[in-house]
Amino acid sequence: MVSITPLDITRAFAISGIPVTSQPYGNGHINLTYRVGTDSGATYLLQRINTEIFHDPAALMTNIVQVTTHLAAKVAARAGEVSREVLTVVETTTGESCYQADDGSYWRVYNFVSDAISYDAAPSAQILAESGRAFGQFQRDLADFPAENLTETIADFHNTRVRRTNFEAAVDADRARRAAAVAKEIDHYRGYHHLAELFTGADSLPLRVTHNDTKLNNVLFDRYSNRAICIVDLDTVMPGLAVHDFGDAIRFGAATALEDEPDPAKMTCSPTLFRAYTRGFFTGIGSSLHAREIAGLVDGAAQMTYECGMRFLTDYLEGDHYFRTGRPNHNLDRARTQLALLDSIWAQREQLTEIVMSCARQLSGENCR
Ligand code: ADP
Ligand code: GN1
Ligand code: MG
Repeated sequence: MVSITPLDITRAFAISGIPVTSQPYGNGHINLTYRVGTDSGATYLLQRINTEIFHDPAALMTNIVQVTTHLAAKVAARAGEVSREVLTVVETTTGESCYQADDGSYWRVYNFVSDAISYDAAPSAQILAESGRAFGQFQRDLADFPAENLTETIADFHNTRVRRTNFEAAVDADRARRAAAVAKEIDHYRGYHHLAELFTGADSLPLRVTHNDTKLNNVLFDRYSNRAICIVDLDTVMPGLAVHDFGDAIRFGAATALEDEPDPAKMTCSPTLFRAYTRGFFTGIGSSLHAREIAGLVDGAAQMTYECGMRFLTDYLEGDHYFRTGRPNHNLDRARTQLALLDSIWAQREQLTEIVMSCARQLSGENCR
């Protein structure tokens, strides 16, 4: 059987020219991504949507089309460059936002944002501050988006209690027979199980339209100016909490090591990077955060680190079926770095709270120390 190639798939879309080159692209854990070049010089980003995770690709794409249309209007209103600052969905030749290949797989195409770069680790505090500004602006731009128009693409995505329940079920089932070897890590996560209760009580925080996957590598930077230009990976834009968007960005961006660093001793939360992100985030989001949200930002970072780390360990216990892995124990390494990071955030929470409060006093972000 001849298998269908990325070039064949791209021909199903209303692109300029004939696709001639394709290479795997980026470091995402979920979708399969290719950069595709055509004989006209135009470049596209082709993705196979992971339908093990996103069960309704058409609804997912409807979300993305609506969100990008909304963002494009905001960018145009401030005389920005819409084609570089917002993802552009390329339709199929029959006018659909995704394409189902003969083997049942679902694909989509975006315009490739050229001269842009994304980072798996913050090369400087300034870059991280820029990503904070961009994610803050993203939330501000979506503040008037009708949340009821969005389909929930993954149920209970940041429902940390459900994540805790799933983790305990994976420990009990021990499908991959790995639980005994990671008893120490399991207990370590259990020591933080109280974090699943945060933001669940009567004082729950306002629901906003949030990104929900605010990793630094989901921001594109202009290669020359290092300005954050475009937020990508819009699969999980759903109603959510500002503290979760903030917290997940800290988890990834204010870390002193890569998410999958094999030596967890290298992993801590850098107060310098934390301050930079916080400053940028406040600058981008403006004055719209409630005092209760500001007071919850450090807890949001702890909760997202606990949740994501526990998801990595859950996946390890279940035999690595969710996150893409590139080596044995990849998910275990990730689960261990998140534990080290969580210990570091938890030990520094007073200092980090002071940083948040000092930035909050200067909502514009200027003179934030
Ligand atoms: P995943 O869901 O697997 O994380 P992403 O949508 O984040 O996939 O894409 C993977 C990577 O591809 C991103 O981290 C980013 O570096 C890059 N990328 C995504 N969209 C574009 C685009 N339109 N133009 C250029 N690069 C992109
Ligand atoms: C996944 O798709 P990507 O690689 O940007 C995951 C996030 C995790 C992250 C950990 C849909 O993000 O929730 O925080 O990996 N996305 C999904 O790196 O599960
Ligand atoms: Mg991504």
